[in-house]
Amino acid sequence: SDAFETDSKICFPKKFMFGVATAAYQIEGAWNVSAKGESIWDRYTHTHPERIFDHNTGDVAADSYHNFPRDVELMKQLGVQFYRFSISWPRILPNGLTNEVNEDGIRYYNDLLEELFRNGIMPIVTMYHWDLPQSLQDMGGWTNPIIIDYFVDYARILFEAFGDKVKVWITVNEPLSFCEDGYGGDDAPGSRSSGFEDYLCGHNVLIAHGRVYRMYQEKYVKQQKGFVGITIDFRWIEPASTSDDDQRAAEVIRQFSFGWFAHPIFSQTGDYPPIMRKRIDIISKRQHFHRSRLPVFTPEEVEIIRGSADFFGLNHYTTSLAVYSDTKITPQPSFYTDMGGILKEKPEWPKSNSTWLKVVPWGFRKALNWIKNSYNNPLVLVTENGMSLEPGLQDTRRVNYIDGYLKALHTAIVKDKCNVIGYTYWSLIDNFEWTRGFSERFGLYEVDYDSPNKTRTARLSAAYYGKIARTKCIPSSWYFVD
Ligand code: PNW
Repeated sequence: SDAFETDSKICFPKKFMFGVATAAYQIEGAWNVSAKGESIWDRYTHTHPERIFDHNTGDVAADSYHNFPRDVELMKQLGVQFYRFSISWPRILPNGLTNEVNEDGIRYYNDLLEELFRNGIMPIVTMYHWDLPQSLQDMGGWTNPIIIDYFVDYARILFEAFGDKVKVWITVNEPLSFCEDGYGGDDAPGSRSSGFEDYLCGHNVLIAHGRVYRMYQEKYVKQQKGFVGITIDFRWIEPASTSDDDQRAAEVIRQFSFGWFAHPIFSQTGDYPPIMRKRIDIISKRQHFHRSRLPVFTPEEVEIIRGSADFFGLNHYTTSLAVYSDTKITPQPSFYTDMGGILKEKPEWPKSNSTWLKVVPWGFRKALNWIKNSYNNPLVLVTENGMSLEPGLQDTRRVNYIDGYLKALHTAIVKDKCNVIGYTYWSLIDNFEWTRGFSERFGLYEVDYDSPNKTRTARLSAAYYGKIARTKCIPSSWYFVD
């Protein structure tokens, strides 16, 4: 193998790629420029400022819409091989539908793609990173099955407009996050219903993803020669104890939080994880529902979804402990009761600036091995990994996070033979962190939100990550990075 390890250096294979990621709503701003339509995050931050930690919005964010050449310049400085960004659906299709295409939106992403090519950076494009056109949400959004056709229509526009330039596509980012937190929790559109609308959302997302994959295979791949995948988030779930109950709870939680989306696409059999099907069916019955709250795929749908990805996009940040809980079944549906376990953490795990994110590098290796063993060692692209801190340029704790997680990744690749082809740091720059506003900073570059042009300044981690991206080796002693 071309991977090697010396006492001084830990190196990744020569072909291994390093990149950085962002998402449209989190960095672009220009929320109402030209004909752009309103997204659910525009509506949510405008009508519910109290639900955003610092009452901010993404109206301007890092203003990347007006400043993308500057962002590309930062990537050039880092020396990364690719840039993962997302396209704003309502910037392309203001009302979500194809009868009206916003030419300014097409122009914007074409300009960005051109700028990337001029600088030798490969684009990896996410079609949907949570900013649904509000007009579609008014019809029920991801809970209305008509969204499947509309998403396919949107994807067709993207393949037609950008397919000559974009060779790696990600249909959706983290369906668990936007279905569970959006339709069952506090993300936009907000205040929906856990254990019900979240499952409708997930069901339609899976079919929509499968249909887009099949369309690309039928109509575009011959000419465009690209790859289509999906990004799924997986926090490692470690049993809290060696008891059988905790061991079993951990596996059930993995299946509910990750298998929900991974099993239908990447398992041999397809469809939902059997344990999820079984538990939700039984609990729905006890709650006197006539049918299971988890919708049922037709055999045709199972086949459309099964195997519908050229690669596995993995977002991984952290680890939790699973504790078995014999929760009483209440009449009120809940994803968490369906799952029947509780998540904890070890007090000694180092903290970040996000409550949900603890620094546990060994969990990364375990997550990668679980994927390898469960889904026949698929091609994995790590599409996000990163750490939040307070503002500040001397981010040695972020450097340690990257160092620890990359070492775990390296072991997974070299020792365990996990089939991982690239790594993406989240994020290039500080950005609008959803309901946490600007309070949680993930950037390699700090954004000064008070400055009129949203000045970017390199943190210590930028120098460190740039060194890795350029050499594909983890410096043995990062104290001496320039
Ligand atoms: C990601 N977890 O969401 C999103 O894709 C990004 O848009 C976001 O900025 C980033 O994380 C940082 O928050 C996640 O619980 C949500 O493990 C939850 C988890 C991981 C990622």
